[in-house]
Amino acid sequence: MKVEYGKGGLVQLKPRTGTAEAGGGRTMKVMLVFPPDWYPSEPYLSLPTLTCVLRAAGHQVVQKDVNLEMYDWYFSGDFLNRIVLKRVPPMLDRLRKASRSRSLSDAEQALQLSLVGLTRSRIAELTEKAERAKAIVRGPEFYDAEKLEWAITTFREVTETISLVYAPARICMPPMETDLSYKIFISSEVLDAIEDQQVNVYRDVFEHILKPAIEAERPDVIGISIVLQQQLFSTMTFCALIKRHFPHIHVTIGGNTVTRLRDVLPNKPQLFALFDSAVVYEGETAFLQLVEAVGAGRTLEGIPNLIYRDASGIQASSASYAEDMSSLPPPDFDGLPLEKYFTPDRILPYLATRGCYWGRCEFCDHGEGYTAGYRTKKIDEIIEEIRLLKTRYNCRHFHFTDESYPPALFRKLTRKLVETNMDIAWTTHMRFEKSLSDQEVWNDARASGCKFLHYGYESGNERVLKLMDKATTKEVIKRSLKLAADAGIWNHCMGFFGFPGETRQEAFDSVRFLEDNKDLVHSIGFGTFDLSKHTPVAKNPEKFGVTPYINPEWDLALDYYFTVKEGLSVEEAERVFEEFERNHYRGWDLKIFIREYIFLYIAHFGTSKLPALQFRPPEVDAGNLSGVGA
Ligand code: B12
Ligand code: SF4
Repeated sequence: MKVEYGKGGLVQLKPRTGTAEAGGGRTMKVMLVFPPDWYPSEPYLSLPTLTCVLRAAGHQVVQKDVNLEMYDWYFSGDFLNRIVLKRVPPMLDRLRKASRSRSLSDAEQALQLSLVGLTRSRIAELTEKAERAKAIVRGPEFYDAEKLEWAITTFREVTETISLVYAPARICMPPMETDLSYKIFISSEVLDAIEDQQVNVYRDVFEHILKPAIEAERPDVIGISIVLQQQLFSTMTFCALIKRHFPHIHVTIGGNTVTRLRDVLPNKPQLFALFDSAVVYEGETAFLQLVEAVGAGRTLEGIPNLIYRDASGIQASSASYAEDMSSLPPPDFDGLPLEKYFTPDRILPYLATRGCYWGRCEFCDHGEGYTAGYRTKKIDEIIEEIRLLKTRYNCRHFHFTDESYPPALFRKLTRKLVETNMDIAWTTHMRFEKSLSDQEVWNDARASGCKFLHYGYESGNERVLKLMDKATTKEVIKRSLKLAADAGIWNHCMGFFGFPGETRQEAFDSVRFLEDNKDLVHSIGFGTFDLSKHTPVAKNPEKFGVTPYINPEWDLALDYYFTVKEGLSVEEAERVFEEFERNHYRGWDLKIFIREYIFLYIAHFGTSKLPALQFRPPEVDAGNLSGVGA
């Protein structure tokens, strides 16, 4: 196995097999928590991945998708009456008192008016709509696009109403844009947000969802998984409140965001006071050793991938450990309430590889979660595990959450799924690959149930693709899109404007290429380039003519503002993006934009030609961008 020594001294450990006692301690009870905010359409893999290893070693695990339970609760009479309605009178009182000593701002007056309208009967009406919306996304009516659109709009209406009683916080789902009005990239603001009873909805989530569960289960260790940085607000709130109510429980955090903040966390004693340890990089072996050390009352010294607090301060382990994929068991979803996710048909994530086989794109930091390079399970193992998950969880829909599905494995997978008559529908993430340009593999893709491909398109200009080291060409992209589209697969293309050095003209080439091929491109996701802290561009800015501005007060920042020597500035890229948002091929504006929902639609209707999903029929296309940028 290839291991990068640069990310910490290497220790290759032999994975331990056997019972908890073999680890030198007692059997432990562990609660694993997936915190908000994340769209609740399918479980995320971190909890089931850790659970299978802990259970195999004989420990008890309680998996709590608090994010899912929170949304189930938001859209219920219990939350709307017990929390939302109750918060209205004290908020109106506060505004009334304030109005006696000063004149209210326009925003306060608007809030007051909206709160006055939040009566018992309005809450009753909202409760009925919210429950109906949940029933739609979880039942057969999901496949009626008008009804599904109504349900999504209702979720937004309900969260807008919830926002009123947590103002100035804005609670928004979907899209997942909840904003507590504190800055996530400043640790002192995160600490302030924890104590703010007005905006911090996660305090109520703790009180009504997590605290009762901890009281009932009485775990020895609680582990919280932070994938997106935004989940720091809920996580740190939970950590603080767990320590307040259950000081004897060892609390650890792990996940992608924790790995990305590994250089900062040891220097943040106030933040670190909220939990006991943090696992960075891959978590299986480190977490098992941590749980067993806590159980045996041993020191945490020597456990790989660990940052922890002891009597003399915060310590960071110098040892790192990379998992051997072939010795990891399949994910264990037992205990997650799979029927509660916001879909009518169960979707399960499955990961066959770790790291990206290509791993060279200059803007990409996907590999940051790993100390080792690309690894994969063997094809027969993959097929066996998919079969096991299909049977055990009665699940036909799979999301292969690999960073970028390797072409050789894609070929083997599609063939084997056909040969074994697996009868599943699946989606994954891909790079445009010349080596997948033959008809045969796409015949297999169709026959194996591949429905939706999520492509890193990035740019339609070959000079920019080269700058990015994307190693593909427009010809390869076009051919791949055509082969997949002809196989009935939905092509989703992700791209961005403003890669350092890209000119305005080149940015519009990206749009023009997609518009020229609009019959093959079913949906798109665009944005602007972010200078993320761990990307090759940020590590080697001179090579790209980039000057990053690192604000020392923004201590948790994971990306930076920057200027460029050549090409579009940050602001110019924003303007191109805004122009693109205003004026593009209308067939890409979808009523139902949630990717798992599109996947289920294609799997259900058996075709990627689904005009019912389009917001406005393309015939009334107001025009396209090709002319604008030229
Ligand atoms: C697959 C994937 C998705 C899938 C997830 C589907 C699903 N439900 O499983 C989809 C396509 C939906 C998705 C969406 C998004 N994603 Co995404 N995604 C990924 C990807 C490629 C793999 C994630 C994965 O499943 N990994 C496998 C699990 C097992 O690994 P893991 O989470 O790292 O967990 C391990 C360790 O971290 C650790 N660990 C984790 N938790 C814990 C907890 C404890 C207690 C311990 C001890 C250890 C531990 O142990 C685990 C096993 O080793 C990652 C990149 C990457 N390589 O991580 C990006 C990534 C996580 N996504 C990212 C982003 C930004 C998003 C979106 C916001 C993009 C967007 N704008 O739409 C959305 C958010 C979606 C939402 N629902 O709200 C970023 C997050 C960056 C950050 N930290 O802020 C990443 C890192 C990619 C990137 N660099 O941009 N994503
Ligand atoms: S952008 Fe995709 S293909 Fe490129 S290195 Fe990252 S994960 Fe791999």
